[in-house]
Amino acid sequence: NLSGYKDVEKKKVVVGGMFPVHKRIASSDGNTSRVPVSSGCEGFNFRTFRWTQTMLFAIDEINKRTDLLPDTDLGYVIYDSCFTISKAVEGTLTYLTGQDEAVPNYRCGSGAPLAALVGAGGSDLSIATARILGLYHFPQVSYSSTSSALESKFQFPTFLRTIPNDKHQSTAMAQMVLHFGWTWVGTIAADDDYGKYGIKDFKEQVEEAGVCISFSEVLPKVSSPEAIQRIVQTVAESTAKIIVVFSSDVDLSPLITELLNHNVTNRTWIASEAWITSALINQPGVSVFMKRADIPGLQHHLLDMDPYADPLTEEFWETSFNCTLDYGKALRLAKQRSKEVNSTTSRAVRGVPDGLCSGRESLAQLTNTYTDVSQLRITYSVYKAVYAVAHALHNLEHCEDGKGPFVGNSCADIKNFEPWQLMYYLKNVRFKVPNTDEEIYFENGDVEGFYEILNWQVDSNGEISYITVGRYNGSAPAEDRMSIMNDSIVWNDDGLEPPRSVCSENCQPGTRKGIRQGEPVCCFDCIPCADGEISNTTNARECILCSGDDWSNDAHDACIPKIIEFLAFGEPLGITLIVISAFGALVTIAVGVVFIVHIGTPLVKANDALLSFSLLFSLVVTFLCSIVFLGEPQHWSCMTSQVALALGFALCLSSIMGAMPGSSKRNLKSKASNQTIVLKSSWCHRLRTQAIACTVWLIILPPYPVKNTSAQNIKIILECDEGSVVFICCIFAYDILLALLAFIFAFIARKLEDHFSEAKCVTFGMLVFFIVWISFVPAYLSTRGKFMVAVQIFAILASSFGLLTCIFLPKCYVLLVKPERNTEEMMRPRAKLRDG
Ligand code: TCR
Repeated sequence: NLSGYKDVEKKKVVVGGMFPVHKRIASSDGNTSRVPVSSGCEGFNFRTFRWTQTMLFAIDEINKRTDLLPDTDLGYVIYDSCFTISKAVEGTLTYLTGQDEAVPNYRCGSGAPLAALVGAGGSDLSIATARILGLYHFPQVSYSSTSSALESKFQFPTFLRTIPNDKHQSTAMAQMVLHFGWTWVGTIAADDDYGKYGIKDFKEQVEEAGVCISFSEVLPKVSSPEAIQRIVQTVAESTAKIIVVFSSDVDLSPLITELLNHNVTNRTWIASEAWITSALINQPGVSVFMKRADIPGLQHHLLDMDPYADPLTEEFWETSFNCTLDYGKALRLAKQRSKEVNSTTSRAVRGVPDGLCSGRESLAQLTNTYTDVSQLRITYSVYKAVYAVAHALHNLEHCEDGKGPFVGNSCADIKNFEPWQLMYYLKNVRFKVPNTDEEIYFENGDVEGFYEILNWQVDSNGEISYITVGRYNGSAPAEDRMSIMNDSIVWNDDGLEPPRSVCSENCQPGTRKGIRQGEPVCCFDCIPCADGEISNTTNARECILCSGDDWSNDAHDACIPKIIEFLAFGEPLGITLIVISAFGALVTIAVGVVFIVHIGTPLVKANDALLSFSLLFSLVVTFLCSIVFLGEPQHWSCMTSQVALALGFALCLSSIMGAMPGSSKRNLKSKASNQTIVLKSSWCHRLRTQAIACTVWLIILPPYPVKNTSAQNIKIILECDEGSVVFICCIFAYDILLALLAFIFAFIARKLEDHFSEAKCVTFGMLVFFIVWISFVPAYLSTRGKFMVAVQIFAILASSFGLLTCIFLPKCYVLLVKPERNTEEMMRPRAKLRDG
């Protein structure tokens, strides 16, 4: 039945193959009193059987070719690893030793040299076999062992593979997770080297990028309902919507079944290629990888099968058509069945028994994984592995004498070569896969990592199709390794938007991340920034303090300049104050005019005209200096305002004291000319004292404008810094002293009868002055910012008005309304009256 052996003269080489055709070994009965036998296998796997047939197909194809190994025929020996390490090791030893009698696998072409082993399926099996084969420097080409553990040439010197290293796949998965912004994912790994290393690589990359792992589960290798139950619970309870799985379909299917039973469906699966296109799991979701290919002629080979060829094809036939090929067995079964039904005669027993396969059943009508050649991925890898071995053998055979790679430029002999010699050729093989433009070569035992990103989509008939939605090229430069067409992905809620999978939503600008004790970093609270602090990025770790002139806005996402505050000319309060002070000044001037007009009258003469005018002048000064307090503080305005005020008051108060009857009384007896001199000298003296004090102050520690940022958070107050508190206290204390003196003089003179109670008016005026300034203190201290200035101006205006009205209103009244009283008698009689 082996097409390759018709020509007897041809040289022969045997290629080994190892496939997990069965899903597990049959459990032994545990009887230790008998000779132990190798346990049988159960659970026929159509998919892996297709791989086996692909190897045969490839060998057939190579044997028919005239350009590849024209003078040599390939034979094969195939072992079933039953998905178990022990079976794989057993097969390897059998292969190496040729002691195959007791083993229920089959072998053709014994006697010929062994070439290489194609296999052995899963990574854990390959690791086991590679350790043994490595001892003998025997080459092994794997078609499906992807674990990154196998990349170590130190541990596995003769291991090669035609399937990319999982490093690439893990990276691709990690990039996909980052691409969609998922920061909260769960992982499930098979309990073998494939799952553990795959998830480990994935985790490393993803955690570096700040993604957190919600849960990390390991699938049991041997069926364990409790363990599955526990995993189902974890998956159901977790808030992670994305689950990354590194496992073969066989290991994962119990979990998927159980999850469906528990109605846990709204999860998005990121599948490693081992289970993505498996018929065992048809669960919609998103998923990854592995390039698909077509192998022309394979389907024909698969369908054109002789059921009696070997034990595996027999089992395949019987399993697919649910019948038996063995006449005796069919007879026995039929008898048994008829006994159960309890009928004495059966048509089946006499003729062809029920359940006997005819051997002509139609494979084409069978629709199972075996015949489905639409998703050839591992199958294609098997095909490439066989070709790699063939090409290596071809190169070995066609080595030119004297130009060989071995010691003394010798060549190896195809009829009798050492495994390490073939290993040399395998490592350096470089060939094109037939019917594709893919070139295969090994770089440190691995091939290039090129993947397709697939998406499970359920079409209108409810059938699942795999749509290519992107690519990943592991050997491209980092930026353009992955391309995903986001729009063509259908997510499992039938939406076009990728699901969100985060533990905590992003913290918006204006808040910062607050860690939760004992939880992963992806789970956090968003804490609003305090006043004056901002955060302008999402997920800020800290709030930033705004600089001195800035303050946070309402949303706390930007620093904005603080409001600058000063009492401006233009604002209503400013205008009002200007109007009032201008009015005050005008009234004062008007009074002055009235006095000038009536300069010769007794009333004006009775009061020293000079002092009256200096008093009026000082009031004009105080009224007008309040305007200097307004507006943005400048150097000159800071200096002028206080000084003008102090001098104005000093002039005003000393004028009042000068005009006082008491003070003049002392000099009344002296000569008239003397009187004014004394008065003037003391008046000038007081003013000079104040003027000197002010000058010293202005020279030594002048007031200057400042920005006050500390008084109020959200405002900058522009104000005058007095320069020296001591100086300003002294200067105003001097004013207070003058005021007190004036008040005392007036109070004493109050009883003195003078021309129309001048002293009483002054006393009253001074009282108003004191009341205003005493009430000013608490008002001033309890206000902030520009209102302080306003309060000060009010006090100035009020005290000036007080003095103006109290001292000059009665006089003006007489001058303007009652001129008849403005006589010499009226000015003097009262004093005389008392004397008399
Ligand atoms: N590598 C896995 C086994 C495996 C597999 C598959 C098994 C892969 N792809 C497809 C069945 C079907 C990838 C390993 O163990 O290395």
